Amino acid sequence: MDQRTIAESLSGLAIGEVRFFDSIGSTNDEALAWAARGAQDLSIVFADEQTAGRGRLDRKWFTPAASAIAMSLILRPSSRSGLSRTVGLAALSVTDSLLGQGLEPRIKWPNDILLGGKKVAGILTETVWSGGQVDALVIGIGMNVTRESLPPAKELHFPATTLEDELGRAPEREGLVRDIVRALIARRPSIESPDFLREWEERLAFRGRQVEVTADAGNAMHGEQIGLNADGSLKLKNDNGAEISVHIGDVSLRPAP
Ligand code: BT5
Repeated sequence: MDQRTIAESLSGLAIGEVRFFDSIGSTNDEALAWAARGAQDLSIVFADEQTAGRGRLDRKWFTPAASAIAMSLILRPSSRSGLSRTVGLAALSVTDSLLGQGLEPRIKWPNDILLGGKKVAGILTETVWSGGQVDALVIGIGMNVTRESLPPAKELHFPATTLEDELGRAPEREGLVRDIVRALIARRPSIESPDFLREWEERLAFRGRQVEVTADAGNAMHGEQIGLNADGSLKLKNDNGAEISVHIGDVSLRPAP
């Protein structure tokens, strides 16, 4: 993967500019800085290796060279509506690319993509603000492709996998990138539609199951996962039969023991 093969794989798609790095700290940091300096809509940062890849909060995201997809897309929203569904747009686009490989991906709400119950990809969305307005959104996507991308077990809080493990071969990263970006461009105009929400809901892991959601403040909620609200927040039914909503944020969700 290099600047030329990435540019070739994206040719013909309505994107902004592309920057490719053999090695970088974090593609999201680069994209946030570029967005603040005026990057156009759908500009994308790619890296073959990240040395300081980030998950949510201060968690690390592991991206060794030549093994994974690390990309950050810059979106310039034209209105505020639909913004809260951006993580769903990313999750649907990543799962579209995996369905194209004949796999059965599930979205562990809000930002993890699972294959066979193990995490194969993670999404980190961040916002560039300008005087109280959203100036740009950065969607960071990390996907494990070859076995070398698998982090050491002691680094993991949730089981992880790679496409090579699931398929028995590692698909070309450029083709996967094209599939993800194409899906995102195709889905974006309908982000506010009921169909978008329905498809997002249909791809969720643990539908109808008891789950536990822990917010980083430490408080945990427990209930049956019954679906999504219009703003993309998660609907649970607690033990008393009452509906509760969990807002997208730094939360972690697990099946209840
Ligand atoms: C995420 O965070 O899952 C979001 C990951 C986003 C990574 C992309 S790569 C391109 C862009 N540039 C960046 O710097 N970031 C984005 P979270 O849900 O907080 O999960 C982080 C946790 O996942 C870590 O604490 C590890 O336990 C685990 N982890 C780290 N690397 C992993 C990997 N390659 N595969 C599976 N799990 C991993």
